[in-house]
Amino acid sequence: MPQITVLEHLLLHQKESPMATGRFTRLLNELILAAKIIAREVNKAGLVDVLGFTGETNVQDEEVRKLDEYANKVLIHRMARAGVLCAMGSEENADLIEIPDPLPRGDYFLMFDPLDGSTNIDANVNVGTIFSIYRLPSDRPNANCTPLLSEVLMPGSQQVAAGYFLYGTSTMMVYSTGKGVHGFTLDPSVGEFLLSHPDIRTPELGKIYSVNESYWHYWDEAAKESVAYFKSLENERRKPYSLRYIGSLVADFHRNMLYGGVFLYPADARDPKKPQGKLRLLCEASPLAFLAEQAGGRATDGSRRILDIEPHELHQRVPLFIGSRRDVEKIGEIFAKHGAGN
Ligand code: P6P
Repeated sequence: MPQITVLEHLLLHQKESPMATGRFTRLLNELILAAKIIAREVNKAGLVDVLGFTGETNVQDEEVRKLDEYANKVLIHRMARAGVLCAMGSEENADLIEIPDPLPRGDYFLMFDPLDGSTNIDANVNVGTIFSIYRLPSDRPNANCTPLLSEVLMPGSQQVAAGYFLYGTSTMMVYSTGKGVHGFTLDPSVGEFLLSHPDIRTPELGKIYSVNESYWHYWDEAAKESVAYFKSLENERRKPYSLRYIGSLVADFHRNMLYGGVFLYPADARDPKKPQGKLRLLCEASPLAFLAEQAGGRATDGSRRILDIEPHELHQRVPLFIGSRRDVEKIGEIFAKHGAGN
């Protein structure tokens, strides 16, 4: 495999693309630096005092872990200095994050989950940073000011790029600018992410299903029938899919994208405050749906394409069915039969 860095790949393969501008590569560069800093702390988490909780709860009403807070601070600090963002949104912050004066602003909007799956970090399980990038019109009114929330609440189809960093046996960056999905692995000896998985394609039919089956009694009938399908003998494979569920969305998504499979997080009746389930549209579902489709897969909420959903709030939650095309389409058929989306 040729030793190609992310930026070389971007410039080589998308030189005619508007994404190969100096401003976008600067955004990507800062994101890569932030990920390297986070990876350094994640990889020595057991040795320094970054495990455990800060004692606070975040906007998601979840206990904040020290590494969550660390990753969030690193991303906000670094990305505010990229000089190309009009604002940011983080899973950890209730409101839009402004670019402080006198730092220069730009037209890109970045939404991220700083450390997804962090409940697993104390057990040394893979965690990840998910990012989603939009670009606002340069000729918008008040282009030098922080945008209104309504200006950044765009459907996932408007993303100009999306991806994730996966901190595990190795540190990987997987991203797309709409021209396929490409994976890079951090070579610590040179400190660069080098191309390791060019043009990732998801098998059309999977062999894995990923879901937290303990919520079975809280699901609607369509969700129950969908999960029952994958572990039955009557599915398209004529044998049960393997159940693999790490509890870290990025890790489950990454494995399923490479091997073929479907991840399910249905709406459930456990928490009246979260009737649409736990996952967030803007910082989890939309970026991963962008990647899934670019790799030949699909992503829906059971009846709607994730990338078509118009967000109405920054931390909107959404059911998520994502992965191999024929598996997600089967879930859509089951939901349609139950009248979902009508
Ligand atoms: P549950 C991690 O907290 C996360 O947001 C995702 O990474 C993961 O897929 C999901 O929650 C796990 O949720 O309800 O199965 O514990």
